[in-house]
Amino acid sequence: MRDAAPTTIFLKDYTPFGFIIDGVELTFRLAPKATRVLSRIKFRPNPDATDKRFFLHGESLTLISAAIDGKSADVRDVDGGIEADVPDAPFVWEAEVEINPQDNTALEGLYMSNGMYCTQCEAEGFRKITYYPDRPDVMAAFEVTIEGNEKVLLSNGNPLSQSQGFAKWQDPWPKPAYLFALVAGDLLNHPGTFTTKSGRQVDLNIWVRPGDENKCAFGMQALKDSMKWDEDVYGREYDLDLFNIVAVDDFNMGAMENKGLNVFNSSCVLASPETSTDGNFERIEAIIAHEYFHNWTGNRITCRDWFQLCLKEGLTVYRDQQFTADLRSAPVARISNVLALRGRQFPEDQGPLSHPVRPESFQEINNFYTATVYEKGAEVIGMLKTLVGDAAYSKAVDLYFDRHDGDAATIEDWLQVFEDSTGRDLGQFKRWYSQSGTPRLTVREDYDGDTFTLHLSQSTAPTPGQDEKLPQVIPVAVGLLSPNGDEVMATQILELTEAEQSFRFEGHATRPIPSILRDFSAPVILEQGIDKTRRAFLLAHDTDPFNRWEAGRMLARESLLASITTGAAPDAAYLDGLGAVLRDDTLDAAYRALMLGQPTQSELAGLLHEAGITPDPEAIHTASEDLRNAKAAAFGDLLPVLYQDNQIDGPYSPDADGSGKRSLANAALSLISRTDGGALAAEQYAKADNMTLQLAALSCLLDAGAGKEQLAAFEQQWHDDRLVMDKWFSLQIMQAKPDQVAEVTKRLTQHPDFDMKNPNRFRAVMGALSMHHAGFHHKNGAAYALLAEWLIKLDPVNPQTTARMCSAFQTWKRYDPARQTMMSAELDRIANTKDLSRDTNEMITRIRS
Ligand code: 0A1
Ligand code: ZN
Repeated sequence: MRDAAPTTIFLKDYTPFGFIIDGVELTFRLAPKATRVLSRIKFRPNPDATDKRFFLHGESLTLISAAIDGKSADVRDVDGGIEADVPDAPFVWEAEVEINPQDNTALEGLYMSNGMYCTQCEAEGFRKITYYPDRPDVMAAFEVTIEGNEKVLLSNGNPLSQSQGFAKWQDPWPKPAYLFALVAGDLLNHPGTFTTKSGRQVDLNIWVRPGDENKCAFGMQALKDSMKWDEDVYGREYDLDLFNIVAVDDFNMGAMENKGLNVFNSSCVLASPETSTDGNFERIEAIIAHEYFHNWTGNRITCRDWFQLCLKEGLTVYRDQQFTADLRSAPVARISNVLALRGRQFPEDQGPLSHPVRPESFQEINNFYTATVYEKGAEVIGMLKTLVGDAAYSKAVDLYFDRHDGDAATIEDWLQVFEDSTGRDLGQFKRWYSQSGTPRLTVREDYDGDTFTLHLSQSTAPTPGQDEKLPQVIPVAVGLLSPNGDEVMATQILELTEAEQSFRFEGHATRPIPSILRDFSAPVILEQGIDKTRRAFLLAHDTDPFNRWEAGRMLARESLLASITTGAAPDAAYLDGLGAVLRDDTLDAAYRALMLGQPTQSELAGLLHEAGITPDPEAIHTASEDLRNAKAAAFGDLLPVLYQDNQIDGPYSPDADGSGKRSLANAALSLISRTDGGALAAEQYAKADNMTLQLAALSCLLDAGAGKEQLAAFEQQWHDDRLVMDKWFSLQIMQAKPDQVAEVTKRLTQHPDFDMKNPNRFRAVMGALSMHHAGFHHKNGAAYALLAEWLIKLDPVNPQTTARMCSAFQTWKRYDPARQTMMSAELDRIANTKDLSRDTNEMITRIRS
């Protein structure tokens, strides 16, 4: 067996597998360094396939024996697996392989984490477990036997029999191999039950290592809420008698939707008020929902091939966003989603890693679990819903479930149900899946005393491999306001389909003020060419909460850009408008906390670059700090009131109301700490009884140049809790002064608890380094070198996490020649590393291009 060479795979080359599987039986004899996997698979020729080659994927497997219909088989090693000659009739394949979970630090396939066995098979990890057609369009029912000394032995589906050291599982639903899972360990369960709308009793469990059992209650409630929501909103019921979730400490991603046995990064499921922040609770709720929703959008209907990844991910992200909006505040959820989109997806789509929501080629599919596939993929679903309307959306999705249940489907299938159920031609809309880049939407206004006209135009800059862009269908939500702030036209959806188009609104005796792209109705860059007065008006009056927030954001952005480029002082009009919003008690606290925020430094760097100005990280940092200080000064009287008014008596609850109040109080605290030297933060730290308050206080203290004592106390208090210690590692880097970031990071890598094999810990440290804009881009280049050094160290251990973190360098071409030279040298150093993984090699090659 040889490893697959780095070849490029193309969507256009798809062909079906030559065989159909009628059943899979697997037996695992667990041993840390020598697990045996026995497989018995019933194959028959696929009449629809032209390629009849019997090829099974396999990687890092030791073949013990192979047989076809009971006779020893002659297998040939080929790139990425094996081939054999097989009869032109149904046959049984049997194989025994040996694998080494203990040494599997890539965390793909079967591996060990803290003494427990677990699996991660998406996208192509099953081939590290046994020889198999490891592709999502090959679906089969699995029966799994596990022999091992662990107390708990789990796999997908329902348990058939269980005794000491033995368990047998059966999953009746045909599934692709990427949804296979096995877990074995001395685990404890937090149980629950859910009765589905048709009366099925489902046993629920969250399995954890002893010591974590008091951190499961919130996740269990989130699971029940998700099950109920999917029934109420999408009519989707759960389809097994059992649903298991397992928390593992070493995991490359957030979580995984394996059928009936979701595996979670412990950071995405374990929660308690003392150890988790409000942000953690909210994220956990969303991820539990996300993985649960995959049961229908991903598992019952899966993807034909990995190019269709957005079919399950875009839709499932969209569904989890709807869930959060329903359970919490819809405007707050929308603003948070847009912040994430602009923070992660826009830079991706505007740099060398830009790719369509449905990519057309890849070398390593793990590199395409991106913000574009996930978040932009979700935006595309949202636009589709906006265009067809809520009722038509529901009808089309019902048809999708009816028509494709049990299928491995494509984006074409998805769009077809919308075409069939609405009669709409979605040919042009499909460009959202094939064209990369962020469209720019430009607006011009006209008024003649009666008719108000909006002239809209769109264009998208060239992206790698796509020089020419065609116009896309852009739903532009627009409302009109009168000069006194009343809404004179409720939100309407304009459909921009041409490069340029005008929309007329008649019968307006006074010139209306438009509110454009309400609720961020499309993932585009809006260029409105409006002045500060107009923005301030919208900040005060817009009836669309998203656009009201956006008006404030734009004022902040313009103020910052002016400070950076001309040295101007922070904009007084912005501070005035913001003050009025902050004083408005009718607005909920979480929304006001978002209003207090300002564009990130890396967002500002991106904007400057777009405007043809080379960003200077130091100047950006200074302007951002100055604006914060200006807020602290301008709101000197208001901030203590906001802080006081948002203190909560009584027990902690992570709900929208409580977390909103804490976020506003903490936002106020962070500004107050700029003028009181951290006195109030020290008080909050001393009495904090939950992590949200404790961590925010510590953060403010460090920001104020204080907090040494508390930092040590925090470590003392939490040294046994890996997830809390991740926060301790990150925070010190996040709050370091730009010229100290590399040094602090380096010191933390020497801490005895820094363990690069644990992705959470590696990300806590190196992720914080790369996200500290002014520190990462400090002119001495130390942070670039440090990150590269650690990526080179991690690559042979865990290629997937290494490759993902290379994206820290994706914006290298934005900066001045000196920084470009330094980053380019680090990229070269990584590229020239001997035996670099396919994952990292592909990322570095794309980033350098
Ligand atoms: N499908 C999971 C995410 C996931 C993807 C890949 C993984 O390993 C390479 C692990 C998890 C989700 O969307 O939640
Ligand atoms: Zn997903």
